[in-house]
Amino acid sequence: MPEPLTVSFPPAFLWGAATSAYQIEGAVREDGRTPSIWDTFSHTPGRTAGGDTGDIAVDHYHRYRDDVALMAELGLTAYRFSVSWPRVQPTGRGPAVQVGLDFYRRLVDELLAHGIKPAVTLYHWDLPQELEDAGGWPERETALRFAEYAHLVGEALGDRVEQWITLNEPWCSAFLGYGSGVHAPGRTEPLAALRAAHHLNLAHGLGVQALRSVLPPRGSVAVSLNSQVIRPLSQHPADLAAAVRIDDLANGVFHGPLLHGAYPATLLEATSSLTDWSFVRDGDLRDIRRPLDALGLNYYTPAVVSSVETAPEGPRSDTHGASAASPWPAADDIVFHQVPGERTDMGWTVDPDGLHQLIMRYTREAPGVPLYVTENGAAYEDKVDDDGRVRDPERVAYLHGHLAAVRRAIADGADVRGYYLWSLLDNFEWAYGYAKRFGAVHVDYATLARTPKSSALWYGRAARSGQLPPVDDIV
Ligand code: GBH
Repeated sequence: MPEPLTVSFPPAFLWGAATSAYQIEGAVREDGRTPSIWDTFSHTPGRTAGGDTGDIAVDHYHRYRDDVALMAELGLTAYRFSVSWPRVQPTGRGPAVQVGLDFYRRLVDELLAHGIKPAVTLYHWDLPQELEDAGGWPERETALRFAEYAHLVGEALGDRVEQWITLNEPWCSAFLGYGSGVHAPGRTEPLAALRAAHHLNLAHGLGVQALRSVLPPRGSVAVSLNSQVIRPLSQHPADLAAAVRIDDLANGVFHGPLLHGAYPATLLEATSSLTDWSFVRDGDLRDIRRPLDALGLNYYTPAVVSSVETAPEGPRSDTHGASAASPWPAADDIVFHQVPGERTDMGWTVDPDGLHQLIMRYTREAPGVPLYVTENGAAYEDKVDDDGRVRDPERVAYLHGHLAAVRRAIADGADVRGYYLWSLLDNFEWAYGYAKRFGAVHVDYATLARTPKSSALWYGRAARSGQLPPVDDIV
């Protein structure tokens, strides 16, 4: 048994929850909103479990006041949400739609009135369909469009929002959207995935500049990466090399240009059969490497890899999802293994040490840059008890373990300023539809009624006290 953790978190530590527009808002045809790639994708037969779509989702667009009141009641001090691009700039070009922006202004005002600090993500995967029709992220033009969109949202909300995040998990946009195709737009083209990664990086860099040109000096600009913790199966040189290659494709492809001003040489070499990277133009790397005010880390589970040659028999982890295509370009000779240990309803192993490791890595790689855990959480099947309560001791244990890992990292010198639980509410879990529940708050999909699970109440107590209640202290 680990020691009970009675040490307090820093007083200014943010205790947040996170969501994203397409996963919760619904109201997809209201107030001038046009389809995003996720509307198109989810309405294409066979793309999502059960044919689920975000048409209604959890109807947050109409229920945001109640949702904010609930957060306040629980005791949360921060909320990370995303702006739906096709709601505020339907074609991905031209002037903003005022009613679209007004929704987010009202949401932010409601948060501020309840003492909850908003963090705005500009892009959480819902590209306006028109921009995909023009080529999407593999095309440079999309990055330029993003900068314009960032400018317009920054102008509208910059007076009341301090914390900004350009992109959420560009790895997923590039490699699941254009590589394995399990995410929108569902393309399976390894070269397009690499081009998309670069143009997402460029979008971030140009977006940072656009935001800084309109935000007041206190505005803070960050990016949220799903930086993956990659472990070699053994110390065999072939496995160590496999881990480096996947680390380049998962992490280096983003933090190389973002933090160090270049793509890793090992990445360029490993992908040379697909491209000479000539889509990286002069000046791009300078545009991408913009000083960050903070870095957002999203963490769920680590990965264990080996070379196919050294791989022993044993459970493999399914990194392709429903797709036959791999999200990892030029890596067919690498095998992903199931990480031993307890697993969540997604099949992802619970491994809080991975979060500690990740935070310490970025403490070294981005010295002086404040860190936020912008997503962490777990899906578990829910059961509503006879007394109407939803008891989720597994999620409490998951949160306790990972928050303890964050606290440990702070003790080890990491500058972690906040934690956003994924997710506030059960919601549309992308290709898995509504079957997977990440919420700390239960949603009854028949009535859309919200019921805080034990984990939400536990987390609220942690937020109020700045300490972690014992893991078994649940109601
Ligand atoms: C996040 O994605 C999203 O930001 C959020 O919208 C989503 O609801 C939440 O997490 C829960 O899924 O098996 O090869 O894909 C996380 C997506 C899942 C991507 C784990 C990387 C492991 C490698 N990540 N995945 S692979």
